[in-house]
Amino acid sequence: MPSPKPEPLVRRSVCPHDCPDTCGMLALLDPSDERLLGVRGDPAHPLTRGKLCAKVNRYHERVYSPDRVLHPLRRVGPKGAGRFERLGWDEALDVIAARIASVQGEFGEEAVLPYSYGGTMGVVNHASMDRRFFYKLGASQLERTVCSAAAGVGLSYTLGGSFGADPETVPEAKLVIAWGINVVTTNLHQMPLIQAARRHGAAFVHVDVHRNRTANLADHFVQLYPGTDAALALGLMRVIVDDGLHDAQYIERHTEGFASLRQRLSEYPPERVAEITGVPADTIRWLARLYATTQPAFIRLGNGLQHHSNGGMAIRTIACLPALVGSYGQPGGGLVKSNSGYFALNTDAVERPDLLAGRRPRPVSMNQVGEALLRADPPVKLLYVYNSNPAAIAPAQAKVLAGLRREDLFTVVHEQLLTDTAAYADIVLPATTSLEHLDLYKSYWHLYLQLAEPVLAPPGESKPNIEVFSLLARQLGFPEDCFRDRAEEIISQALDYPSPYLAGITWQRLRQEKIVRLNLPARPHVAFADGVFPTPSGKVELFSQRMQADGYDPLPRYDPPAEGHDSPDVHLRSRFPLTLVTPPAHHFLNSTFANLPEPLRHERRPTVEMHPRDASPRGICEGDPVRVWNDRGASIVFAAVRETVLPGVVVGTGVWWPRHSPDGTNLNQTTPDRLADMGRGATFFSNLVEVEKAD
Ligand SMILES: Nc1nc2c(c(=O)[nH]1)N[C@H]1C(S)=C(S)[C@@H](COP(=O)(O)OP(=O)(O)OC[C@H]3O[C@@H](n4cnc5c(=O)[nH]c(N)nc54)[C@H](O)[C@@H]3O)O[C@H]1N2
Ligand SMILES: Nc1nc2c(c(=O)[nH]1)N[C@H]1C(S)=C(S)[C@@H](COP(=O)(O)OP(=O)(O)OC[C@H]3O[C@@H](n4cnc5c(=O)[nH]c(N)nc54)[C@H](O)[C@@H]3O)O[C@H]1N2
Ligand SMILES: [Mo]
Repeated sequence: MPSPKPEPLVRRSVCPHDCPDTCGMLALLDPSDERLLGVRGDPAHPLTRGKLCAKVNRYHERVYSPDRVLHPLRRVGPKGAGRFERLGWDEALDVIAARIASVQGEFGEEAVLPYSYGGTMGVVNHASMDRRFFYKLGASQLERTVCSAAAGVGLSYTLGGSFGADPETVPEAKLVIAWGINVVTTNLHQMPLIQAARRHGAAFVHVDVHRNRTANLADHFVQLYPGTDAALALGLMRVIVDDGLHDAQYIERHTEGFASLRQRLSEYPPERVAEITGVPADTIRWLARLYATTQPAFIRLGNGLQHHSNGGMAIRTIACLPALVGSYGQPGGGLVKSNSGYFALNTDAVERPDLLAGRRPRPVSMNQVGEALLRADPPVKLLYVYNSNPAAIAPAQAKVLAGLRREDLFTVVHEQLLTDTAAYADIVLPATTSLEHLDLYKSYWHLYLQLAEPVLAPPGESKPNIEVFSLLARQLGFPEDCFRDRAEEIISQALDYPSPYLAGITWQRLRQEKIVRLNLPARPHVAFADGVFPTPSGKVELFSQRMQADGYDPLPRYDPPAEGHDSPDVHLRSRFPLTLVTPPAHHFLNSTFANLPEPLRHERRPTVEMHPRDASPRGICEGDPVRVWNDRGASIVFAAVRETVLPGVVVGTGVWWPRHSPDGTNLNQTTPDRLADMGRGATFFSNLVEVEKAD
């Protein structure tokens, strides 16, 4: 008789990925060798409640992936070929430090460019020692604006910061609107809260360009053309005010500039808005009346709609809507885009910008990294990539890859996996995963801080980001003590800040409790319950003097996206008549997980969904290989002909690893590196293309 399997060891951890949910996670280890058997959701987490997503559920396959980098590597083949030989850590650090010093001597510090984003959201390994290191060096300053920069600025003009509804209030909503967010895929744990509201009779409306998993669950799906959300919001406001459904008392007390907004609304009658957005005028009237008369109504605002050239203004405009009906400050009302403002950690202590000592190195937008690699002056001679996969995720991919191929560029990639970016590296360094290092996690959705201590031994010779930058600082002779700080010290520094939300939260408490709610007066927390907003006027700024001072229209408005169905460039539209939107895939997280067999099996192959009315004149049938192209680049994917998209719109989900695609590219070949109206944000979805049958 086989002996019964011994019970696995259970250790607490946190999902480190760039996703609003920031789940509590349990690691199950084999008691004999402490290998990871699998992961489960941590039932102790009040919001994620023991459930993980389809991607993270099989985390052991990622930790033990054959693509895992286990040792430092040096390139031996051409750039991009991915041929490497092993070398020791000491030698790798020597080579990198020597190269930094020689580049610094010959071209100046700004010839060094760090490139990082959301590989891990842990405070320590996301941004601490790395920032100290590059500040001290005086390297070019990367603008980390690929995700939600435009939204951040737009929200801040209107509400004063990234503050919104506590998700724990959502069950009290009588109406839920998911706007430009694919909740089922990108904020899974929001769904049970929405379902709780629905059990009490709330209707669920989804506003999107794509009939996705969330649309399929919604009571009403409102489909619009990409980049036209500001017009829709203005149309809704117009109907609300015309019908006298606005909350005059709330507006009087808690908003700034209603009279001017009202004038502006005269430009947005439902018929005109219908033309712009593709949403029928009757639907606009219906939704406006439903929203105004069904309070509290909760708006979950997503990232998708701000990845446009007009994205900041779109977010700013939608954020005015709840104010018109007095929805802010009600449990179950208001809106959330991001709650990151509540996590006011001591970033100066963690990142130490004082190490710049008065220098102001040039900024480089991560959205234009290809341009920087090809044309910056002084040139970029050393690129140091960690927490990111620019060969896959960055826009204008043809330029990015041409830059990475430059023979005179020295590229270091610190990675968990041998990504497409790593294949271009001169030196690859092995990185630990969150299960193998200590870190502290905020969320940009729920209001809990979480601590994750290492639960696995680092495989091979992998090291966390903090340690590698510490070692490089030693190698370069940086004298400051802060380069010797350990992760627990950095966590204590982060918590040492006079924010009321952090009161009583200490390293000791986090170690003991692991999941700690921010210090808010009540649970759930009702945002703006006192009617005070952190704007200059203390009110919701329908009219914003700050915007005026910064050169913007101070009122909400709609400008057509630079590339879209009604963009002003008629010539471009005639050459490239289709708008391509490339939102996240259900089984990938940006490009993470997109190398693993199970996610790849589910996602099958890179596709574009296109309407039969666009497919048939092009002779394209379901399953055909198609070339998606514009002047920036081209990528071959497979056609999925269906009515999930409006005519004139094509959707390709996921950031595929270029090497898994038929022609070694992905759809970021076509995406623009134009910057958004606010925050120098990314504009992935303001993208005109043509699609043709490929062989
Ligand atoms: N499974 C999974 N989860 C993820 C991610 C992932 O890759 N996979 N990525 C994580 C990250 S980094 C982020 S930033 C978030 C992003 O997650 P979300 O906030 O959901 O944003 P997106 O998925 O970019 O876009 C959401 C929806 O907006 C739609 N959309 C595009 N353009 C427009 C528009 O102009 N108007 C409107 N109304 N809708 C539009 C898209 O079709 C998509 O269905 O998700 C995080 N969670
Ligand atoms: N076409 C298109 N492109 C997009 C988007 C889109 O919707 N459409 N979304 C954009 C958005 S919103 C975002 S946020 C970006 C995301 O872009 P990235 O932040 O680059 O996200 P990932 O593709 O997940 O790559 C993260 C990498 O970091 C590595 N990593 C994880 N943890 C660590 C660590 O502790 N140390 C080190 N050294 N490495 C680590 C992972 O293995 C992974 O390869 O992509 C953007 N690109
Ligand atoms: Mo993102």
